[in-house]
Amino acid sequence: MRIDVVTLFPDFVRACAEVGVVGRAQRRKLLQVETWNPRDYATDHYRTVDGRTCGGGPGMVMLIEPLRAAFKAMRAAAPEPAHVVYLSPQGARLTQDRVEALAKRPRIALLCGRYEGVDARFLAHEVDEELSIGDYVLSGGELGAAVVIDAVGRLQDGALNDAQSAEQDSFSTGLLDCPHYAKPVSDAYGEVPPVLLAGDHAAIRRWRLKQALGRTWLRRPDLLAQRALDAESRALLEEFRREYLAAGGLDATTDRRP
Ligand code: 9WO
Repeated sequence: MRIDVVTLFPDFVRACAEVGVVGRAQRRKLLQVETWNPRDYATDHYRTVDGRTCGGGPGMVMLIEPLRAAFKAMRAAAPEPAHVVYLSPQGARLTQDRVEALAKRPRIALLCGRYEGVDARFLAHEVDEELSIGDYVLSGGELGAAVVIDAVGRLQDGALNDAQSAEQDSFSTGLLDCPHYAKPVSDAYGEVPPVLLAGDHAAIRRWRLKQALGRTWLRRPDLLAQRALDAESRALLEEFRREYLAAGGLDATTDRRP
């Protein structure tokens, strides 16, 4: 797929998209990330991209004109229509379901605001969807765009190897991930749970599912409430709860009382 990013900081967004799994997806031509700087489309001597907010008060707003010219060039650079996303704290929350929907599109465009944001008339005419990566204010939309590129880029067919397969993702099951261990089996910080060393793959699968259910119950009960559990999962969660309460309620990561 193709992702176009309209931003005053193209170097930052490109650098974010060049690392790790997503950088490799670009090198494998599974993902194409292009950037467009509205400043390159400003026509005045100072290459102005911002103006005073109408109605007064502090702060500046991104001007329509340079954005319109940047969008015109962006849209013309490839034949597919672009689904345009604006990153802002006013947007709908980005979830794995929304990431998966974006990842299926042939082309999306990410608009990054700076200053107090983008002129509302430009948003009304050019933006299809407004998304937020969380309830906090940043100094611009670029980090949000980098999050979308990462989450969407890694889902492109062939971007992940078998071990990283998206089916193994925490949110693909609607549950949090189970704990992971590597060697040494015995360390000053503790032991690897014996079930993971005994080679009984059915028992390992049950243990991991039980841990995932238990952690979700402890840390994100809201996620469990959204999901109907089958008989096996209900039994495993019941087992987890019983053991947890018998142990006096210890946190899975710290072994301390939460
Ligand atoms: C800045 C500001 C300064 C003085 C008075 C009011 C103000 N509002 C803002 C503001 O909200 N600026 C935003 C900065 C405008 C849109 C781009 N910016 C942004 C995006 N900040 N945080 C995000 C963001 C994007 C996605 N998910 C979470 C936050």
